[in-house]
Amino acid sequence: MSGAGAPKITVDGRELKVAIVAASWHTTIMDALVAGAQECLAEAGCTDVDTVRVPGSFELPVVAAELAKTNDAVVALGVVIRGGTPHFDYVCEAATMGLTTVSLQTETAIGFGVLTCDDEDQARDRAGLPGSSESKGHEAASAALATAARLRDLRSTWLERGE
Ligand code: DLZ
Repeated sequence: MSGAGAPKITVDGRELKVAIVAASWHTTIMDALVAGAQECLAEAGCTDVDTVRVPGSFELPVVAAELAKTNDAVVALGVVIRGGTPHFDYVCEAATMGLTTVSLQTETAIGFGVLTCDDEDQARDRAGLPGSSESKGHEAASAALATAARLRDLRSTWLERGE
């Protein structure tokens, strides 16, 4: 999937409570994703931000579900790098399907910042490191904030209309 065409999103995050849940495999890349997400949230004015680490990307959904109970948005970050066994596919599918399920069941904005790459170079190029062409942590945080703001606006419209 190409990163070209990503929208420029500006959101006022001052009233939004946000959590980042981040896996721990591939430390340098993960730390850059977390830094990118934190930078985006700071730029948007978010002051209420928690960062929680989990062991691997497989563990992201269950902790995201817990965080969704008390946050307007959750930014889920991970890096999965293809190896020689089908394990890659299982971890990627579990993270993707799990986070989708969490978002729909909790009706909470979840930013999807899980890199699923063939090798470490692909991941580094998307991690927001010096020389990277993209910052997927920043992008996932921005999408989560925009979605949370949209949900908040829709819900207040329904309330005003008495629906
Ligand atoms: C086991 C495993 C492997 C092989 N690779 C990765 C990876 O590239 N990225 C990642 O986030 N997690 C990996 N894991 C760990 C699983 O996500 C999970 O933590 C373990 O299977 C234990 O449940």
